Amino acid sequence: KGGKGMITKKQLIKELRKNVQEMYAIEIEDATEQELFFSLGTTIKGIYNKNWQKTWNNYLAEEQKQVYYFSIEFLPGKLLKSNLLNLGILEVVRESLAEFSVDLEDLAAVEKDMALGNGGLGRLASCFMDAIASSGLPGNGNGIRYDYGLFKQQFVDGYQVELPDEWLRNGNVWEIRRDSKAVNVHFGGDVYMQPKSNGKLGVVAENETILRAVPYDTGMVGFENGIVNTMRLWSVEIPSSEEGKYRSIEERRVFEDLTAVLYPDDSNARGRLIRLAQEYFFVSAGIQSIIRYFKKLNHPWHVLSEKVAIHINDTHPALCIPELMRILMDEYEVSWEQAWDLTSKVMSYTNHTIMAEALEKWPTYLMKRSLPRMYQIIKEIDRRYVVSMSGIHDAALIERTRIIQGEDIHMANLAIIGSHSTNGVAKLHSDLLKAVVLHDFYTIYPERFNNKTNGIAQRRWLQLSNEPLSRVLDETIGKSWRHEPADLKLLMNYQNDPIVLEKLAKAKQQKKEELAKYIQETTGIIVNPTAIFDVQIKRLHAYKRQLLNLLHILKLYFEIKENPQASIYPRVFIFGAKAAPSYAYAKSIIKVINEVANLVNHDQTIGDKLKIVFLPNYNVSLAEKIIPAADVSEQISLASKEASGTSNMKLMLNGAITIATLDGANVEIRDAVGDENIYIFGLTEAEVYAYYENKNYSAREVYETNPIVHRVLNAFVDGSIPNIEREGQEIVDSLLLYNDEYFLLRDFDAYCEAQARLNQAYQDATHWQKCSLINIANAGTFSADKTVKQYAEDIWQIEPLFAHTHQ
Ligand code: 26W
Repeated sequence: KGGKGMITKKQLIKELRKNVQEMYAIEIEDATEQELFFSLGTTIKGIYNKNWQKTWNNYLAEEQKQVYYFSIEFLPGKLLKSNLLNLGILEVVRESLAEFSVDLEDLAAVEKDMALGNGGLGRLASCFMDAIASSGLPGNGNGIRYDYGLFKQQFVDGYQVELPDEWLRNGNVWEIRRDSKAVNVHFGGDVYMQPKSNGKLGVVAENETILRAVPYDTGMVGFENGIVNTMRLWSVEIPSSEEGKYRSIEERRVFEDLTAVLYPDDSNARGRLIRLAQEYFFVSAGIQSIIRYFKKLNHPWHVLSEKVAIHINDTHPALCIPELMRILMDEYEVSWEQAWDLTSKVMSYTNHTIMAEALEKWPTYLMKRSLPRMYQIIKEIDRRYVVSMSGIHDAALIERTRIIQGEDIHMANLAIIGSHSTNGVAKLHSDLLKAVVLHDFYTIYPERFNNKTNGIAQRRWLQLSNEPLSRVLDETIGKSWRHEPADLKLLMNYQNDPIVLEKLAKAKQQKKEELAKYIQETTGIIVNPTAIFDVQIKRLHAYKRQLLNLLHILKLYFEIKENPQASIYPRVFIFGAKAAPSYAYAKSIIKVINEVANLVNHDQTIGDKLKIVFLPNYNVSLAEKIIPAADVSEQISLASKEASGTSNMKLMLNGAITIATLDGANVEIRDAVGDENIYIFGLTEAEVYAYYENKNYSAREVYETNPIVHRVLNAFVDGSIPNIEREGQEIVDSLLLYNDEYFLLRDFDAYCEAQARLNQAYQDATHWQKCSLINIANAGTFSADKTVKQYAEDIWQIEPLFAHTHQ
C-alpha cells in the first residue's frame, strides 16, 4: 500500500544512484540538475509502477465500472512534488537529496509545466484526476498529447508576445508510450451503404485518410492510498501502411501536425478544420480503446452501461456520442435502437460556459467532408429526435432544440440529446442553464439537469504550495484536514485565539516575502511586503473585467496625486493573465495595464502606496507562488457570466479575502463564510437580465454624471497614460460607443465603495486575521474530492475500489 514508510532514505538513495548510473553512466555527485531530475523522476515512477499495475489488475479482476473523463485539455502543471506528496515520500526525498547538498525545490524547478490546457476547464480536469485517484475511484483521463502546450507569454514594450511552449524538448519522464495500444483513426473519404456477404447492409468507406493514434499514459497517483489511475493522451503518427500515399513532405505535414498545438482560445469557438479533426482524433481513439477493453470482459452488449461511464467535458468531445454509435453498429452489428439506448446511458456532459460565442457549432459541410460517417449518424440522431418529439412538444420548441439548424451542427444539443445527464459547475450557473441558456431542453428533459459545483485539489493548492500555512494548521487542528478537507472547519474554534491568528499572519507574511522576492527578480519592481497584496489571476477576458480593477486603481492614483495624505493603506495590485493571441481587445487591456503600471510605479509622489505588478506567463506554477501570498482575491466578473471560477476557491483556501460580484461559485463562497467575511458588490444576475430585457442601460449617462468616472476614462485618451494611443481609444469606445457590454461603469461606484471598506478593514489586523481564518476554515467545502464523489454517485454510478477489495 502507498503511504508513509514505503521507502527509507537508504533505499531511495540506492535506487537513485542506480538510475543515475544506468541512465547517464555517472555518479549522483557529478550529475547536473537536469540529469538528477530525470533520474529522480525515473526512481519515483519505479516506486509507483507496482501500484499502477496492481490498481489496473484489481479493476480488471473486479470488473468494476470505470469512468473515462474525455477532455480536450488537461492542465496538471508540474508532477514531481505532487507525486511525492501523494506517495507520502516528500520528506524522505527532501532529506535524501539534502545529503548531496541538493535542494528538492531546485530540482522541482527543472520540470517543465505540463500546460495542455487554457485555464479553468483544463485545470479542473486535472484537479479531478488527482481527486478521483485520491478517492480510490476507478477513473481515467482521455485527451491529447499536444507537442506544444499553451504559449509562453512575454511582455515587450508592454505588449503580449507569444512564444512556443516546447515542454517536451528534454523529454517527459512521467509518460509511458504504449505502441501496443495504438489504434487507427479514419478521416474523410466517401462512405456509402452496401449489402455485405451476410445480406445485411454494411458501411463501406473509400479513399479515407488513416492516421495512427499512439497513447502516452501518465500515472495519476492517489493520495496515500496505493491507487494509481491513468491519464491517457493521444499523439498522431502516420501509419507505416500509409507512408506510400503521401507524395510530399508538405502533404504529410498537415496530418503529422494534427496534435502539434493546443488551440489557445479560451471561450471562443472557431470553426477550424484542424480543431474538428483534433476533437474526433482523441474521441475515436479513446472510444476504440474502451470498447477493446470491454470486449475482453466477454459480456453481452447490454452490460456496457454497467461497466463503462463516459464523461464529456464541455462539448469538445461530444463526438463521443456518434462515435460510440458507429463502432457499435458498423463494427459489431448492434441495432440502432440498442446502440442508442446504450450510448445515452453511458454518456454524461458538463457545460462550462454560458457565453454564446463559446458554444460550439460546426458547419455541416465541414463535418460532411472531413467526417462523413459522423455526419450521417448525427443527421440520423437529429432526424429521430425530431420524429420522437413531434406530437409531444410544439414544433417551434423542437426546431430550437434540434441538432442541425440551418447550416450548423449544434454540439451542445448533440451532447444533451445523446446523454443522460447535463450539469453546470456552480449552483447559479446550473440554475441559469435551466432558466435561460438551456431552458428549452430543461422543459423537455427536466430529469437530466443537475448541478455539480466545482472543487479544487487542496493537496496541490494548500499542502504543496503553502507549507507554512499547512504547518500552522497541523499544529492547531491536527492533520486530519490533509485527508478530509472538511475538517478545516475545526479552525473555527480558534477564530478568537490571538496566538493562532498571529501564527496565520506570520505564515502569510512569509509567503508574501517570497513573492516579493520573485517579483523583484522577474520584473525589477520592488514591492513592500507589508502592503496589501491584491490579486486578480485568470484568463484575460472582457467579462472577467480586469479593466474594472484598473479603473479603480486609476481612481486611487488620482486621489493620492491630489491628496498625498489620503488614508490609503499601501497596496500592491498583482495581475496574471494570458490573452488569446487573436483577441485584440484583451491584448489592448494588457498593454494598458502595463502602461499604467509603468506610470504609477515610477511616480515618486506615490512611493509605496500603490504598486502594480503584471507578472508575465501566468500558469499553474506561478499560481502556486501567487495564491499563498494573496491578501485580497478579485472575483469581479459581471454577474451571470462566470460559470464557476476556481481561483476564487484556491485564494480563499489560502486565507485571501474575496471582493466579488454574486457570480458563479462566489455565491456559494458567500454562503459558506457569511456576509461579514466577504466583500460583495455590484449588479446581481437578475438585475443584469433586467437590463437586457428593458434595454435601459446608458454607459454614457454614467460617464456624464459621475465626475470620477469622467476623470478616469479621460485618462485613457488625454495623454495622462503615456504610450497607449490606439488602445486607450479602443477601451473608451468599448465603454461609451458600444455601451459597455459588461456594465463596468454601472458597477464602478459599488466596486469602489467595497474597496474602500476593505481598505479600512485591513487596518484592523486582528479583525482581518479572523476574517481570513474563517475563509480558510470554510474552504474545505470546495474540495474536488467531494465534487468527484458526487459525480461518482449521481452521474457515473461508480464506487471506490476499496468498497470491493481489502487490498
Ligand atoms: C471552443 C472554444 C472554447 C474553449 C474553451 C470554449 C469554451 C472553453 C472553456 C469551456 C472555457 C472554460 O475554461 N470555462 C471555465 O470552466 C471552469 C471550470 O468549470 C469554470 O470555473 C469557469 O468559470 C469557466 O469560465
